Amino acid sequence: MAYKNIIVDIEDNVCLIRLDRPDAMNALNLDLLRELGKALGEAQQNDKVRACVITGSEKAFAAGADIKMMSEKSFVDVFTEDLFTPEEQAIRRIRKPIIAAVSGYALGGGCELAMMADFIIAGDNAKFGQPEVNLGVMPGMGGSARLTKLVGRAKAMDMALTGRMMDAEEAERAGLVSRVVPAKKLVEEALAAARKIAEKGAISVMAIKEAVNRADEMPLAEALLFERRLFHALFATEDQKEGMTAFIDKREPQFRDR
Ligand code: CO8
Repeated sequence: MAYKNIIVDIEDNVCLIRLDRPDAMNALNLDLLRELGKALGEAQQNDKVRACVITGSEKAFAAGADIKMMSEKSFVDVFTEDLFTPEEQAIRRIRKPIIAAVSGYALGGGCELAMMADFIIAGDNAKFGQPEVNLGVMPGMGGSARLTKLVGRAKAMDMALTGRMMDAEEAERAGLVSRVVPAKKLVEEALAAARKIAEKGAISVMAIKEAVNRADEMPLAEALLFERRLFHALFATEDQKEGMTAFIDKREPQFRDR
């Protein structure tokens, strides 16, 4: 399907989605977010896709929700529309792994979109921020909730209250991003990480994604039990037999997603 605000490429079992609103620093409007949800939904259904990468341009991953689109809205508008909720849910529903590859600005909704991914790889030019306070509002898609889980209360407060930006090095130190790579190699590195995931068995990959995401939302004892039960359940798969036998036989495993 042809999209207007994103570019989708599928190669080597990886779906690469590039946000593409160059005139607006990839600001997130409803059309873009709906296209993104649709493309990810199709990736979820496509057996050839085993991992996804979301990226932007070198200058901007996304500079936030579209301020021009939001500026005239009232409380009644955003509340009754439930602004961005279905779009966020469409992204969070995807069970295949999603990597955000962030170059340049990831601000407001842009930082929040990156945090919806399973992990973030940053170019060394990346800048993260929650500047909504400068607009008389506050983060609304995870920039207080998810950010606090990822970087802790002190940094989340600092970022959301002052609106300052965090560079890639600080973001890695704080635990917001998993690794920092040269900006020129960002997409290449993110695709390499996605291809590495794509080589694994899809069942264990999905189980890991589910366990880590649930761990964020559950008390520790429940999260440990959920993890243990999923671990036990994987012993019902052929991939477990194959993975362990291949190790003992000193050969590469051939996972079949069964
Ligand atoms: N929305 C709309 N347009 C934008 C946005 C945006 N968020 N960001 C940039 N643009 C546009 C500019 O208006 C400009 O367009 P034009 O040429 O037509 O004037 C173009 O992109 C280029 O931008 P700049 O000229 O400003 O480029 P600079 O290099 O000087 O600056 C910055 C780049 C620093 C990224 C700057 O553009 C900026 O500060 N942008 C706004 C960042 C921001 O405040 N983001 C938060 C937005 S609010 C939000 O994300 C809320 C999310 C939660 C929603 C939850 C709902 C339930």
